[in-house]
Amino acid sequence: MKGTVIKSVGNLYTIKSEDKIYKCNYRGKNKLTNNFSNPIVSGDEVEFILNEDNNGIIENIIERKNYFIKRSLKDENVHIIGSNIDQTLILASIKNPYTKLGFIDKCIAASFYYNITPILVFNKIDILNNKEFKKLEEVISIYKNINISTFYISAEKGDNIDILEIKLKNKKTLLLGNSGVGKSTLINKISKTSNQRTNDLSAKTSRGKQTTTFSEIFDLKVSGSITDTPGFKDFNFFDIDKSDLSFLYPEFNLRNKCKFKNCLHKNEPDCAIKENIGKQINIKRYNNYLSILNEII
Ligand SMILES: Nc1nc2c(ncn2[C@@H]2O[C@H](COP(=O)(O)OP(=O)(O)O)[C@@H](O)[C@H]2O)c(=O)[nH]1
Ligand SMILES: [Mg+2]
Ligand SMILES: [Zn+2]
Repeated sequence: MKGTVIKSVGNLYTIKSEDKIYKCNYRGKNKLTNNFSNPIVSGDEVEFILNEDNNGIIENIIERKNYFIKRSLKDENVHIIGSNIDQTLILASIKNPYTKLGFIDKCIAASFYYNITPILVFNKIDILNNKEFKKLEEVISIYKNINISTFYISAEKGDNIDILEIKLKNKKTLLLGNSGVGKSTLINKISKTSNQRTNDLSAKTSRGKQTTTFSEIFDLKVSGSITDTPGFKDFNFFDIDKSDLSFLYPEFNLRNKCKFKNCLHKNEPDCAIKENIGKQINIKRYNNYLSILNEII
């Protein structure tokens, strides 16, 4: 039988096949992902055989169309957080918590790296005062200028959820965002079935010291699906070269005007990117580019 992995906890995988749910194990080695901490991830298309008790064994993982990998900052562990994705939804907020633009830029660059279109959505607009709302609009304009689909919602109050649903309809979306930005609240609002526990504090306490995190796929009311990624924090790029990074910045398309072909747009003379800071290149985006560049080994 064929199905889609919608959840994985340890070696227990929940698989959806023609609207039925099966619990499966996996015993084999996975040639696709030998180096990763998790061999099978939500989004994987698998072939499995059913036992008499209606549980199953996964026999084969069908080659992934794409996937999103993060490397932990702490222990260098490499973890796939989703596969076979059409787009990422980067959920951010200006307040409670403030999402660093560096984190947003990294999510955008990583999405492009894995050939996935990012959408950027700011949540919790209901708690912003006028000044904070102005700031939000400034931030949004940075991303609109580089043609990233960007808007704002209130997951709690339901503001602009209809606009978001149009973007999500019939697509497989991977939800990215720091803890506390409202991922679970949003999923509760837009998914068919979810009744997720919101507020990560209580979730953490009940799990004790275990930090196991897993991605889980939810069907949307509008059709399509969304993958929640609990515990998604700051991360490192896994497998990128320094010289590739600027290609993940759409506005850095001036790079062929740099004096040096292999310009990293850092200290080199006659760099078209540096010369265009404040014009086509936003200074904050540029500084975040430098930070990411320095993190790449
Ligand atoms: N005021 C306001 N609070 C929100 C909104 N969305 C989520 N929250 C609150 O933010 C906290 C964290 O939300 P949660 O969904 O658990 O975030 P997650 O960690 O990203 O899954 C909870 O107390 C939610 O009630 C919103 O749009 N407005
Ligand atoms: Mg959550
Ligand atoms: Zn340059």
